[in-house]
Amino acid sequence: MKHLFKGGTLVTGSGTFRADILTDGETIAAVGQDLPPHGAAVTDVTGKLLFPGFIDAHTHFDLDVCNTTTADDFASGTKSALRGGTTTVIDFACPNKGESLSYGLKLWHEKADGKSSCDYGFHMTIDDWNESIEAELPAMFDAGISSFKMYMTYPAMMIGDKDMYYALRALRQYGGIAGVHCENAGVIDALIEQHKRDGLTGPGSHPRCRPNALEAEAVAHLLRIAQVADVPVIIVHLSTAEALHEVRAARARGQQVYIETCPHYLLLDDSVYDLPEYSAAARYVCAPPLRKKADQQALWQALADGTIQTVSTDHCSFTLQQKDAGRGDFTKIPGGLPGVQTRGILLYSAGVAEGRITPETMCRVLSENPAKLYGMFGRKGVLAPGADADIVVIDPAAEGVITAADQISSAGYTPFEGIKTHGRITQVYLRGQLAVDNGEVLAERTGTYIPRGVRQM
Ligand code: DUC
Ligand code: ZN
Repeated sequence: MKHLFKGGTLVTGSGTFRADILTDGETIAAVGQDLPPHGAAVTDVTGKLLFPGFIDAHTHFDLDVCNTTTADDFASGTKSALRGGTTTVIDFACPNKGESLSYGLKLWHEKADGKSSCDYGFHMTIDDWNESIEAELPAMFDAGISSFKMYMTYPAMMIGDKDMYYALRALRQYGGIAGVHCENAGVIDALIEQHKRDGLTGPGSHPRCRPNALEAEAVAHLLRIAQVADVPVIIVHLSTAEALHEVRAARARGQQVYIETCPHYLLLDDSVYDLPEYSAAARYVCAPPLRKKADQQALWQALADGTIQTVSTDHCSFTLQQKDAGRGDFTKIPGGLPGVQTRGILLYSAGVAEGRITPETMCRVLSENPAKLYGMFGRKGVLAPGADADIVVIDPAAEGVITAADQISSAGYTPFEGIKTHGRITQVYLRGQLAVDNGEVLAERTGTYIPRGVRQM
């Protein structure tokens, strides 16, 4: 089945121009001016912007944390993603300490296969390091896992300097890359002890125990380890101006560093933690925490000038009932925010429509760069012949409002409630199939696993 998209404005990482797209089955057959229909079904997309399907390289679906499980599994999470224009997610397979990587991979396939509505891949979490884990690396690359995650905080997952160094060196051999959660665990623990001793047990203590300096310290610490290991690294969910400064310093001395940030760090600030009602504040608990308006400005500027490569969501959803676990002890609030559905429209609205970034930058940080960084560019991240026909259609003239009622996520709330948006995602095509039409998801559970190669940027 051939399909011709006529008269649209294509957005790429390097330019925006009028062109038609011809798709044939699951892939793009041609992109050009005035393409003849040759028997294809024709859709007039005049006045619309067409982006390559968005890639969310940071989701946590069906994850056990804090004695509970995320509200979204792969069924609700990927349906929500698709609805918001995300045609591929990369979720974090997360074996427990002591379990093998192959067990973690098998478990994540069991969670995702047959349930996912958008395409998906996995990063592999390394929370332990020994000879048998090292011996599993070739099998991971063979299975299409080329990116890994390490934590500098969270006792269940954190990995010390020595193991981090060994793991980074081993990944280097295969051209693999690690994304690292950077926060200084020891000082956070001390601040938590002090706050509890002083009886400061509400959500307002959460950001005060995880100040900007402790993200910047961990970023600097990681980057010096990466310098010695002589490897590129990714700073995931970077949230502060101070951490940007550390990355710029490392780049100035010649290191290759990639940065991811998230919509909640761009659009929300830490004043919400002081809301008087517990659940109004607790719903925003995530790590790193929301920051100051000055950090938001620094992040937007860093997106605009190319300092930041990707915007993903860190979607890790809990219901307000689950967030209740931390009444009387803020450290028991399960950390994480839902956001997989709202990323594209928020970046378009607050970014492009309000003039903070160009459409090309939006395309780079949502589609092109994650595809390149995570080894699937060509198939994903681009509107060009041979690529999967993953297409997001945006009506720039429409307006909308973000509401919980409109979310597919099982979280039951959105941290972006009430934000008015310029533009609307009207259609989403997944491998040539109309998967979302005016807010209605038409194709469920047709997502497929995307094995990935090594990075292409
Ligand atoms: N941060 C969160 O808030 N939740 C999940 C994992 C993470 O790093
Ligand atoms: Zn995360």
